[in-house]
Amino acid sequence: MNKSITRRAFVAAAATGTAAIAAGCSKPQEETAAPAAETAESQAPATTSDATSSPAETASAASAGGVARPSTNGRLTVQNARLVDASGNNVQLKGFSTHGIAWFGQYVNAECFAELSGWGANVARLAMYTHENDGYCSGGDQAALRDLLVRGVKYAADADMYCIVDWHVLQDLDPNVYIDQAKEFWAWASAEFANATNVIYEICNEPNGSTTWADVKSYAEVILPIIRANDASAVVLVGTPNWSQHPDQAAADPLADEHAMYTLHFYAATHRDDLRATLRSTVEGGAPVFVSEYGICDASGNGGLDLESAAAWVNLMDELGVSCCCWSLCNKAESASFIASSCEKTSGFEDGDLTSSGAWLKAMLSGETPTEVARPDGSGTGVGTFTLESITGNDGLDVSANLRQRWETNGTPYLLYDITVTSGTTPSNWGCDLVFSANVAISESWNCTIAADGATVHITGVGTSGVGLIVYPA
Ligand code: IDC
Repeated sequence: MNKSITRRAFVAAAATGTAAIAAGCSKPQEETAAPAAETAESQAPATTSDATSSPAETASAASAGGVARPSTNGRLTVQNARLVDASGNNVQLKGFSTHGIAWFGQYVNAECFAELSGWGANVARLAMYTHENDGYCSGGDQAALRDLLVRGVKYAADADMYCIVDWHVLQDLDPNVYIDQAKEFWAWASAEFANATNVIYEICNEPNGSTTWADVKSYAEVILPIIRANDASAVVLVGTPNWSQHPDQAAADPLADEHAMYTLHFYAATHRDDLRATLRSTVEGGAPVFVSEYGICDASGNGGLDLESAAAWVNLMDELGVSCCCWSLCNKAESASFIASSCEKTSGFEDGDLTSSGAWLKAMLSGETPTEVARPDGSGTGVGTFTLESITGNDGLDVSANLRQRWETNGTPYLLYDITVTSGTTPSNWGCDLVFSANVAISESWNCTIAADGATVHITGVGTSGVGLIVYPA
């Protein structure tokens, strides 16, 4: 079995694809953006703190020290708006988030955590929904959930990873909805974990709906003193409005707590330059920001992966020294999941057990920023072998097909191509034939008429720009 994780042969094609996007091709993936619908509002950059280390210094300190681990770096705190270790060195954490632990708790086990630590993860996030999916405040088994959190923090410690205990507000919209349960929970958690070297608290995942920063701040001002009574210096992550897309609003009206950080969450196929600009301006403005959740698909947790956008995010977070956790460690049949839905293992994953998101994370944690990821063993329906073999333009017309994205949903590989005319006068019967390595079906197409015939796709153009298609094996 071929165990290589990524193949990089399509870097040039991806770069060409960027040019095609700039020329105005439509982007069908962006239309599926729930729950974190993009808001266009722009916010003033934050100017709140007297940070003394530049982002460049942060990044070099993080890489100079290698991957920070609890056994060598000790407890983390915040100094000058930076995440620092027990000696005051800047650190950057990179790791993963579980899915809801009430739903996919089987992955919270010692072997699995050790394995992901071996990939290079130095932080695990335990996502405990408050409202949905057997949530802690909506009928979930509270004693069992607390027990799983205790075990999860220990499994992370045993695997030498930091561990985030995440109060996963989502469909409850406003953390104040369950503030009484939150007070009780955080009193328990901060007492339970006060002596844990590796623990970080996240007190509200994603405020959304009409929840404002003022609402979140007043919630945090209730919860923080409860935590501080037991644990004076642990890092506390605080969610921000609009699904944690507004650390800038928090930075403009900061909490008094010196070890609080504000979260920014992104999904690479939905959130691009605007949100990256928010991250940059907020961090460069001197505010403490932590990306406690991100995905490389769209904000629904599904849809196509955007590896170019993901690479831009990783480069930016590395430059700024910002820590991050990828969603999510589970085998649910959605693109964000790391484990293929056909795989029932809860540890001991072979590369062929991983989805494209899982393979990407593994490669990213090893220091690569993949521009193409495939299940490398060609298992399932053949993501490793389903390729475009040739393209022939009508009447000698030179056309090219640039692979913009490649992903897998429910075990089926999808390829998205942009078709462009590369030379020649456009004839009135513009069109081309694409021949694939297997019989093909069409998922979507735009600006052209299209028909599949065995392994061949016939395209009849109605335009010569913005032409594209998404195909999968029939
Ligand atoms: C999604 C899960 C999905 C689940 C849904 C609702 O991937 O299986 O059905 O939540 O519980 C977030 C949230 C995170 C979302 C994720 C993808 O923090 O809970 O998980 N997402 O939609 N914010 C932006 C995206």
